[in-house]
Amino acid sequence: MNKKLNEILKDTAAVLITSPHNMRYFSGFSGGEGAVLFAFDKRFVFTDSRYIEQAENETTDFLLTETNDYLGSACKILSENCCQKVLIEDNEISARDYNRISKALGNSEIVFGSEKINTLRMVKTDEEIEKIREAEEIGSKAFEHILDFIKPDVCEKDIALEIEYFMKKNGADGISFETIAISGKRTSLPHGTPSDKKIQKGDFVTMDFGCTFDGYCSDMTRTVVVGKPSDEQKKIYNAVKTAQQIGLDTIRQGIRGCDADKAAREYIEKCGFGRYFRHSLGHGVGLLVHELPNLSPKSEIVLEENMVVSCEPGIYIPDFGGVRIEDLVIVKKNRCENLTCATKELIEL
Ligand SMILES: [Mn+2]
Repeated sequence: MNKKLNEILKDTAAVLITSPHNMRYFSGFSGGEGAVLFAFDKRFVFTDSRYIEQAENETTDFLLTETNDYLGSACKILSENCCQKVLIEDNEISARDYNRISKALGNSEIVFGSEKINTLRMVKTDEEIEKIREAEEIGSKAFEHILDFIKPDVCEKDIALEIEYFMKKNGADGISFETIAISGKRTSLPHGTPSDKKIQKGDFVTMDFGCTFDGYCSDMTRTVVVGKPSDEQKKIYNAVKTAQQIGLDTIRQGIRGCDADKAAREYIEKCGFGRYFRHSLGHGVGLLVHELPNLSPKSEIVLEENMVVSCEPGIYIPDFGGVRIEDLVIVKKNRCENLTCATKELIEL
């Protein structure tokens, strides 16, 4: 991971990392609280007494400092060595901390480096891919499990809880984001929160969930129907299902994020539901559940082999309901490899 930083370090004297995911990625330290500094051909980890033993175990070739003032200690090293230029994670730092850094490093240039740093995590190693694969497999099994659990009178919160319990019982370290389990008209909320609403016959049930395995995230969504679907429900479901397949057929090395989005979006527009698909087609997944590259109308990022992205079109009609179908895939040279095993036929429960 550190090799990737060398390019950046060529034209900047130092990189100061403060986000949990990038500390983990570039140093191995997964405690989440501290700072990691690359400067003057040295590497430093700053963390406090709660995490120092963990940092010792998880890192190699880093100089460890036990301190409650991570930023202050990092800035001290930078200013003592008259650092000219330092890259910081502008997306992750508070205004208060930015002020502290500016004051401490009065004579240095401070560069906003989040995009540059996060870009380095886009292409995954084989090891990272195996962790994501494992996490997504646990998710797919949870989906199969939950099908027996969903029935009239069970409430949304119970479905979410059961999915999470199953994933943790089956090897997950935790959940990668708050589980979405919504039903009936509430499925028109793309990111609705599970409520006490009970499942009724005729409801769509949308479940969007994921877990972490050794730090890496999974993400998948399925929509099922309880009882027989109406013609309108079938129509919406099939439009999303076909659009999702078009997205999958488009994702490969060399296309831009916006190209994949466009391919799926055009189909939904053709079906007359364009204005009800109000988010982007997908996003990168790794240590974070939402990371680069985006598959959005604005994303010019060219996909490369071994990026991991979601493909998740949806149609959401207020006061009626909605459908989303999401798989997680690895970008390959001429295609993508799907990591999500669960069926996409409309399941009637
Ligand atoms: Mn997603």
